[in-house]
Amino acid sequence: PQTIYLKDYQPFPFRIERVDLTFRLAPKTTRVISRIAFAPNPERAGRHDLFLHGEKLRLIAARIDGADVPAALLTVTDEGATVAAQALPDGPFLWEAEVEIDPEGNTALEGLYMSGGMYCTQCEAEGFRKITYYPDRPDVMAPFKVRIESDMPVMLSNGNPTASGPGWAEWDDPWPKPSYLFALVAGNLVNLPDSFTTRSGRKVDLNIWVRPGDLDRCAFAMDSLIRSMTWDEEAYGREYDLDVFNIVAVDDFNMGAMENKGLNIFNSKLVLASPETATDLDFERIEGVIAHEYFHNWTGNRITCRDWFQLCLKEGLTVFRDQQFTSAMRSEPVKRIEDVLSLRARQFREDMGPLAHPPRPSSFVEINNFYTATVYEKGAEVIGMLKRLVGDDGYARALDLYFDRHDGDAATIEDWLKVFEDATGRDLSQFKRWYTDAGTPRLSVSEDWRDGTLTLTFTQMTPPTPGQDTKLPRVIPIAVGLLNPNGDEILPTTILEMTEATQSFRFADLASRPVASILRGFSAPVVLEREVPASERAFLLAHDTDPFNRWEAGRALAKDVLVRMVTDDDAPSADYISALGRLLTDDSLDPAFRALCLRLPSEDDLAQTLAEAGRSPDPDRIHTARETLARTVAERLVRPLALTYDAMADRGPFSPDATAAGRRSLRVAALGLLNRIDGGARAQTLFDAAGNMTESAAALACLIEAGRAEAALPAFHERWKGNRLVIDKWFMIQVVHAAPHQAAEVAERLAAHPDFDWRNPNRARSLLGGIAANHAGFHHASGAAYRFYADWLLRLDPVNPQIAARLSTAFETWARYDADRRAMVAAELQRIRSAPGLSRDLSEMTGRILG
Ligand code: BAL
Ligand code: ZN
Repeated sequence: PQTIYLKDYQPFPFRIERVDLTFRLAPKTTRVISRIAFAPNPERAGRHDLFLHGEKLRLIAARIDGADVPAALLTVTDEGATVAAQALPDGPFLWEAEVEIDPEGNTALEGLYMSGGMYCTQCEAEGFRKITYYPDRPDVMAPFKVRIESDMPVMLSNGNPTASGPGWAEWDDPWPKPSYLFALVAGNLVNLPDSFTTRSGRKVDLNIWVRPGDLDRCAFAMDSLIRSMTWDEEAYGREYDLDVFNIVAVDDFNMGAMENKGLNIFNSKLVLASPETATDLDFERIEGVIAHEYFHNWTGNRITCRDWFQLCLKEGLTVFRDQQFTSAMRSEPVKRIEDVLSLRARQFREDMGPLAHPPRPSSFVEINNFYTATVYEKGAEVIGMLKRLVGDDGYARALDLYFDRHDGDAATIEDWLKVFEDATGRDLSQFKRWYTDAGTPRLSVSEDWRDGTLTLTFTQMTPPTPGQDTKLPRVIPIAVGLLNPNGDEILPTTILEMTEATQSFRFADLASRPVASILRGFSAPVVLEREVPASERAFLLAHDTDPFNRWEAGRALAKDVLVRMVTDDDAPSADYISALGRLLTDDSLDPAFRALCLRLPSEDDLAQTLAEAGRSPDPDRIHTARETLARTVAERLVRPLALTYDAMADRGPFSPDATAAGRRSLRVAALGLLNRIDGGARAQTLFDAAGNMTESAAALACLIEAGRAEAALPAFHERWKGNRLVIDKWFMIQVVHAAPHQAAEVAERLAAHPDFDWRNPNRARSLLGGIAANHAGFHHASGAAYRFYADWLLRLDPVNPQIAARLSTAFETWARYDADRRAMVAAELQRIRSAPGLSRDLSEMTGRILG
């Protein structure tokens, strides 16, 4: 397959003035008639052939200005159609094409496809070329008119509805957009309607469209949408710009959701929620993703990306904005901790392995493989750092300038940085390395104390990553605070701006040696390497005024303890457990924060830490150590845990808000520990009585871990067999919580279950994502899980290559482990690579993973 390079970018030789599309929908034979008004692009002088992307299309007719394109001047390949320059007039011309496509046969779920009897689309990144011939690239923007003809009762597309009648509907989207934002939905759908009036007085009709029967689970999503629209006006001054905003929930969807202009399409798991069926985490994700897709209307749609290398321009910024929104709706410190947990688990893992790439990559084979934690989450971290460096006012000025200067543009990272330079007068040339360099910097610190002066000396080093052997120093904003020995803050949070490989910062005129709290709020996505005595970590856990670093101190303590248990057979540390006990019973602390403190570092996190220390992680020993620590915590803290478990029970009716969710999260965290010593007794009681999915799912997981889920598992299935989203949980919980030596067997058994509809991405991810998340099960010495997983990647690939490729990242950490495991994974990856007809997606991924 061909590699595409950023350096080869050239504007498209033609502009598009307008697009008219007619769809005659039929499951196997949909006709798409396109009329596209092209004009020469002055940025590309001379005469050019017209190349239009097109894949899996049956071309029926192609005309230029009403005349058939002569066969000799039209070349059609698997990738598209080329009209020779001599068939084109000098000036503007009209291209018309009629093609036939097969939505029902489209199992890859890219382009126009069918899900549960409805027609829907997914065009980002390159799905539109499976709908009709088109310059399917984000820098070609045009207004679209769409006519849909079908017998479906509901027919939707982008923009505003203009006319409809029996069997047809017409839509007009006046905002020029790239083809990846095109959407069409037609089906037997019902809607939850509402409305929103923008602050300049535009009344917007809002609708959430779902299958009949799902309507009672849409209210939270609608409420989230209205709060998102309000927040974007207040925080960024951004108003909505059409008369309607539609959201459709679809069961078969490769992504979480998609920001198509005026017609967002969502994976149903990110729309549908009720207390009985959705966990608090589901509610929080729905709120965040509804916001994310809505925020794309400005950061992504009104200002889009010039090319796919700039993907983090829209994704990093939109993730950053949705993180700000969630912080405003919920708790800022809790959200920051959750985001850092996710960043470390997904992005650091990626950045430290064979798939490491910069937030703005410079080449790719398959762009779908770059919808990564690095592009999204590190992309957001980079914006957080920019904001820290230029301050809140500088950030606000830069964003206003960005919206003013680039509205209607397909922009680049250079454009983005330039608005910050122009708005704040800063030179960001060194800062740009965050976009162009891969790898997580390691930041080490040494302290010197003399004559009332504390000197902190930092050294940064970024290990080599694929294709980038040497790295230059980056700008790192390091947030620091100082505490005196009685816990009072003597230096409030201050940003140190590190630009050199090694750099010292002095704090003078101090009465006594302070304790430094470094990298507060996780002010930069780096690994802080610092030998800190347990007593100092315990001090920060008790006293740090920065909530993030308070949590971080506890996490670092737990990690130190666990690493010593793994490497030196140490006993669990009594000091750590006492510190945890004090925190648990401190009612002044937010329950959600306490819940996060009770959560032990994951086994994958410990494996990464050991690998970084040059040790080959033993998954069984890690699992045993973590289980032993959890059991010991439960034994020593049984009383406060039991009191907390009882005290955090819901009082009154269910609320999905952050306060109630925080209490439930502390309750189930306590349950998870107590379950280690009560033989599942509490879990059984809770399972029998739970009125919400957070507690029900947590209780089921505990029963599995306690080995007494024989009755609960079928009961859960029986109760929820009509609800695909809950049955996804049923699959996932069983593999995630299976004992390591049984995990592959459980997965095999579930894969044979009649409900294992593996063509549905959510179902496939439940089982395969579930086993990959069971660290000791996935890496079991037998290799059974590796084999199982590779078998399924091979089966999925011809049906849905995007999902197969995404799931293949489970193998990205293979180089960490011992020679036997490495050999087994390498053999599985080679087996996949040698499969005939392997997709470009999975071929690129397995090639990169093998290195
Ligand atoms: N643009 C793809 C889905 C999302 O990031 O919103
Ligand atoms: Zn996005």
